[in-house]
Amino acid sequence: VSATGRAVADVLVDGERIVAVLAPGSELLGTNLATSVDTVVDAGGKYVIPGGIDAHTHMQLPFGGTSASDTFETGTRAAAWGGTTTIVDFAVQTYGTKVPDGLAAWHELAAGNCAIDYGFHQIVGGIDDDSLAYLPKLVDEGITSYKLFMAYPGVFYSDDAQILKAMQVAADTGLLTMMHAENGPVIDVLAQQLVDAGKTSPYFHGKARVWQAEEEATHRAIMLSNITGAPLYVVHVSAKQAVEQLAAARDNGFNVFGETCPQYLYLSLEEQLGASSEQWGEFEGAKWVCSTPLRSRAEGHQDHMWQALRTNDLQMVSTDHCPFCMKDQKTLGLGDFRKIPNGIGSVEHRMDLMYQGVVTGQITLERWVELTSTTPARMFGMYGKKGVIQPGADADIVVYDPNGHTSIGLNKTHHMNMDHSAWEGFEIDGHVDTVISKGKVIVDNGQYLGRKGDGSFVKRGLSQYLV
Ligand code: DUC
Ligand code: ZN
Ligand code: ZN
Repeated sequence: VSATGRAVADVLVDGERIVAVLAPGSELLGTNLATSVDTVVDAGGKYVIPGGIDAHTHMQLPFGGTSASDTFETGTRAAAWGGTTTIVDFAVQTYGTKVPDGLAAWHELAAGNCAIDYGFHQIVGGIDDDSLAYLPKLVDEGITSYKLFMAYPGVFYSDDAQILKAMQVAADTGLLTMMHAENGPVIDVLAQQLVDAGKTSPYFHGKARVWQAEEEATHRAIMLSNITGAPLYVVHVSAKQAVEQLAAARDNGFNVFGETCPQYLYLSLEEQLGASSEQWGEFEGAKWVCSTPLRSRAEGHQDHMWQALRTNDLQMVSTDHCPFCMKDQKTLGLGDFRKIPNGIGSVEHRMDLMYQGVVTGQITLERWVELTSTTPARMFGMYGKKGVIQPGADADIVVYDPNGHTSIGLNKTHHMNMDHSAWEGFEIDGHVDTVISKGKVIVDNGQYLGRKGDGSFVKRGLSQYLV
C-alpha cells in the first residue's frame, strides 16, 4: 500500500535498501525470487507499508523541573514496536544558551542509543543575534526545520518581532518554520485567575488554554509567514477554528501546513473532566494534560480534525510524544495544574490509532500511509530515502495484519517508559506483525530483535513542499 494506491507485489531487499518491487512470481535477472533469497517474510493477506515516520517527538525533553521519561533508547524501541521506523525529535535551545550547544547535547543523547533512524528539528527558545546567525548553519547540518513558541512566556516564548526576524532568515535559507501557535501571555493570565479562584485541578489546564488563543495565534503566525514569504508548519493543531484559519490561508495560496495528533482525534476535555481513579481521584486527569489541550467534544473539534485530514486542510499526523509518569512527574502539579508537566506518550500507538480510522471509515488505507509516512518524509526532506517503497529507498517496511488485533494498555502492549498509558483500553482492529528497519527485521511476531544503536542520524534535505 502506498499513498497513491495498492497492488499485490513482492519487495526485494538487498542490504539496507529496497532494490525491486515486482509482480508476484516474477523473475529478476533470470532467478525466481522466492527460491533464491536468504530470507522470506511472508506477508500474504497483509498490508506492506513504508515504515511510519513520527515527525514530532520529545525524548528526554526538560520541562517544568523534570524531563520526559522516555530516553532515546526506550522511546525509539517503543516506536519500533508500533511500526514507526523514523522519528524526528526536537533539539532544544532555551533562552540564554547557544543553539549549537543545545544541538550538540541532543546528538550526545541520541547517538548510539536509538533503535530506529532519527532526525532533529531545532527548538529555538531565544531568538537573538547569535541564534539568528546560526539558523542558516542548521541547513548544512541536515536540520532543515526549527520550532518557535508563541506560548510559554519566560521559557520558550518568542514575541512577534522575534518571530518575524527568524522567519526572514527562514525565507532566505529554505528552513521550515514550525510553530506552537497558542497565545501564551493570554493563557497565563487566564490560568492565574483560575488558580486564584481555587480551580486548580487538571481539567482547568484545558479551560485556561481556550481555543480562541489557538485560533488567534495560528492566524498571527500565518500572517507573519505571509509577510516574510517563509512557509509555515503549525504543530499539534487541536481547535477547529485553527484549522479554518489554515484552510482559508491555503485557499488564498499561502504555503502553510498543519499537523494534528491522535489525542485530538480521539480524546476530549469532557472525558478529562470525568476521569477519576481510586489512586489519583480527580488528579487522574493529569494523564491527559498536554498543550495544545484536549478540546471539547460538544464543540465538535474531534470530528473536524478527522474531516480536515480527509480534505487535506491538515496534512500529517504526529504524536507530540512527550511522556511523563504520574509518580514524581505529573504529581508536581498536585494543587496547581500549571505545574503539571505537559505531554502524552503515544509514539508506540500512532500507526494503530490511525489504522483504526481506516477501519471506522474516517480515512482510506492510502491516506493512512500518506498521513503517517509519505507526507512526513516529503515535509521534512527525506522522501525517496524514507516514506515510500521503491527501488533505492531505505528498506523501512511494516507488515500490518488487518485481521490481527491490538489491545492497548499498560499491562498489554506497552513499551514506553511510563507508569500509565494515556490510551488504556483502546482496541485496534489490526496489528503490527513485522517491522523492518534498513533491511533488518527488528520486530517479528511479538519478539524484539533489534538493538540500541541500530538507528542512525538522518541528515535531512530541505522540505519537498517548498515552492
Ligand atoms: N506540548 C506538550 O504537550 N508537551 C511539550 C511541549 C508542548 O508544546
Ligand atoms: Zn508545542
Ligand atoms: Zn511538541
